[in-house]
Amino acid sequence: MSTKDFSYDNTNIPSGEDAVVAIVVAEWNAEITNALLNGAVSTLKKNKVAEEDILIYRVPGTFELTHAAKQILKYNFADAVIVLGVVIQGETRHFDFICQGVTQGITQLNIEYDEPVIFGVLTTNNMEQARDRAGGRLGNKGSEAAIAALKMIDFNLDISEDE
Ligand code: RBF
Repeated sequence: MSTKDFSYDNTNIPSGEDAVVAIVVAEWNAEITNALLNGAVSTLKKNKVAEEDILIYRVPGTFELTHAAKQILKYNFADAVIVLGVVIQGETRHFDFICQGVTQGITQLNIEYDEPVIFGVLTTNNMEQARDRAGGRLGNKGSEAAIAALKMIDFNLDISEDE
């Protein structure tokens, strides 16, 4: 994957050595969420997160991501949590409810807990747009979520060193 496949600056990714990253994946639209998961895992490994420090959990749908992330944060064993899901507008009248629920839920967790929860939920008009963002034409948002996790873990390290 070239640098232009990423929306973030990926020339300066902090090392993931010693980091523990939990990933929660929704089973809905599994073709897409598995592609996001593969992107996230390979990017974490490429940036030195050890395989045994990448903890993967599956939940039924995007709506369950908030609860799973909250449980992980409560037991305090991960430096960051990545949530991965796909909600496709054309396929669900629940689109707005699910999107709003998970966005607010994850935002709330980011306010309440010290470890970041990284938002890797695709909200697209159709399947093609989802595929484009899950390893297709527009890169892989799972990989970008992994980079965001590494950057936020590094941010927290910087902050705690300043104390
Ligand atoms: N979960 C998703 O991750 N993506 C979806 O597009 C999606 N569409 C749904 C549509 C309906 C009508 C319902 C009832 C659920 C949908 N879900 C979807 C599942 C949802 O995230 C959750 O797993 C269930 O609502 C159970 O809490």
